Amino acid sequence: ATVDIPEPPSYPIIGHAALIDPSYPLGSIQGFADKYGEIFRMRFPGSNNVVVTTQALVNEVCDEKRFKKIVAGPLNHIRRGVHNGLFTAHDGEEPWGIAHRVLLPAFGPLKIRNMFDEMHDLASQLALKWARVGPNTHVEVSDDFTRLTLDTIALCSMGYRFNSFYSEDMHPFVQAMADFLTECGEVDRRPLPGMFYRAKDQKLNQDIEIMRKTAEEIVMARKNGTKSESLNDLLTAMLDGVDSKTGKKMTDQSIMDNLITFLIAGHETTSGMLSYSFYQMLTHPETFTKAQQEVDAVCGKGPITVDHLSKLPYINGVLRETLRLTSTIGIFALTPIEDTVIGNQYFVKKDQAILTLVSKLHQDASVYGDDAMEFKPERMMDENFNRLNKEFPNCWKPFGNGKRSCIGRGFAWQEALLIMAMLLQNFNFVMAPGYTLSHKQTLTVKPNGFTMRPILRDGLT
Ligand code: MNH
Repeated sequence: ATVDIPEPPSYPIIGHAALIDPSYPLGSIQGFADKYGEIFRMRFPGSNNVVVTTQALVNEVCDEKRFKKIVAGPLNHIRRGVHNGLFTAHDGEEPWGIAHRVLLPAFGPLKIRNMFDEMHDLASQLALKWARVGPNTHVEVSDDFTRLTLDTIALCSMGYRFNSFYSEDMHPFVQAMADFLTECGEVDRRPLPGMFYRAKDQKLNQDIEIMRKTAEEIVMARKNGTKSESLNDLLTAMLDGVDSKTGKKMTDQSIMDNLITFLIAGHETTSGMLSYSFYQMLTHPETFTKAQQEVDAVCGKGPITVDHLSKLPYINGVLRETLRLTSTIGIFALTPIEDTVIGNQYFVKKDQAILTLVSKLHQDASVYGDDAMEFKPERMMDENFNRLNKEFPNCWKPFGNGKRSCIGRGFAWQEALLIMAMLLQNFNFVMAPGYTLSHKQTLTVKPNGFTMRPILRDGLT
């Protein structure tokens, strides 16, 4: 026999929308989880969801034989801008398969290694800026990491320099993208009929225009013979690549969709991970010291090289543990391929959106123990990490699931290790006194208003 899936009390039409804090929806959803437990329903005017929160249930829905990705919620609205790009394609759409097979090798370890010099160039710009502004300046951590990760993905994906560290204002593309993503996050919770949102929709379309125009200019310039500064960029792979399965090439439309997708998927996620890592290390000074000692022992005072990055097991643990406690994408969505029962008792219909609440999964005490809420990088170092994942499959899912998991994981990891190493090698940091953590959400989550003062240790290396 099956039992009803619990549901917070709701209003007609708007469902649970009034219970959601628009500046941090994830926090409100976590609040439901605290109250309703392993599974509950959550309804908005534009969507109807089942939310699962434990390792046992997440593990069950990660079975790709029974469940597949569903493009629901914000992702569905992001489709207006990037159609069936990798991130927003529905299961089974042909351009996803072509792009996936063409791009998988381009995101492979060897190719990512070849992007090290570009990553190093931009990381140095951040280190230089922080050295220049000096120890009396409170740097806006997330803003500067966002400049860096955006410039990095743009340079590595299409040989384009946004030069975010050399301008006060963000590039128009960047503002358009940020506004677009924020609005996409809100559409489902709009309480009134669509006609009341003409101005917002118009702005959304303008922002899409700006992004697509930038992408189009870059693709066209390249097709007309402009050489890329970065020979190994992803645009080259997309223009030249032939899909081994169909023999087809990616269309110009698909190339633009994916260029914009990389910028969307590839900067805030990494920037948030770095920001939270520094927040965690500064609030747990013993972890900062260990991380810095590791860098000093491995890299010394010379330039950081790509070979150093595989010798930083503790910092690896810091990044994984940070993503455990503060995943920058808090939810991914799946759906049953056929009507099914999960947890031996909850009936779920085919096509019903199931949201895996990664942030709660990562606090499951049956996996992580009584100290699940504490920041302990050691538990995420290779040996422990591998044991945990073996005993509790799918207990750590910041990069999503299966064939639809993050294609940029290796890219993000190399970039983050390099930035961590370079900053720890050159600086100590002091957090603003009295800062208490709060979160800011667009498509992804970041610490809100987190600042620190960079103090150069010696000269800049
Ligand atoms: Mn990324 C998919 C998290 C960095 C490009 N990424 C996903 C998903 C998660 C995710 C979760 C699955 C979403 C879903 O199931 O709906 N990504 C991250 C995190 C980081 C990250 C936490 C950094 C930390 N991602 C990056 C970077 C890039 C990138 C960097 C680009 C260079 N991610 C993607 C793409 C997809 C994706 C593209 C879609 C893959 C697919 O479905 O084929």
